[in-house]
Amino acid sequence: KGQQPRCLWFTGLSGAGKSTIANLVDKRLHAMGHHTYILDGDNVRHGLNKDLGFTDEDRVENIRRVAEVAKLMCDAGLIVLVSFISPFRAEREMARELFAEDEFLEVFVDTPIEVAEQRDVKGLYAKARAGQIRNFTGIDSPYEAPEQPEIHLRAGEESAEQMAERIVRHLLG
Ligand code: GGZ
Repeated sequence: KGQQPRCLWFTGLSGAGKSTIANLVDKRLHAMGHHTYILDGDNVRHGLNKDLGFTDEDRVENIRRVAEVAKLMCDAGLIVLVSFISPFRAEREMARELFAEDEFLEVFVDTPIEVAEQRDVKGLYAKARAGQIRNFTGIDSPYEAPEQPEIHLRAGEESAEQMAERIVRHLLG
């Protein structure tokens, strides 16, 4: 079964819902017979990028390597779902430029910090507020929102399932 290789690039704050939505999209694509791979902090920051932390410099290098790996996976024919905060516009643009024009889709998971902080699934916002974690995105490290994302998902407007469905439709429809 033929498939168009693609890079779906999810960006947004910690706790925005990037991984949840990426996993739902992945499930749907699988069910349709597509070959996919999710790149996220869980499988990249513990291995390939375990030498990197959360300074601006390290985030730039994190995203640079992730973008190059995503490109390789795309060349191998996969639909790649990339799920990192990727806070800097310049690095997201750098990533985009590795791909053919219709191959790269930026997905902005636009969850306000108040909502992400309220969820605080891992307790990281509380630690960052208490000064126990430095350089935390949205608190003492910047997040530069996308200006023209291909897909803009706003927290509270639809469910994660509906967001995933919209992404799949955009991708294949
Ligand atoms: C932001 C941090 C930090 C700091 C640890 N700032 O919610 P999570 O836990 O699972 O997702 C966050 C993840 C962010 O890693 P990324 O590789 O996506 O970041 S970037 O694209 O900016 O390189 C969070 C956890 O790591 N985490 N410390 N200081 N998030």
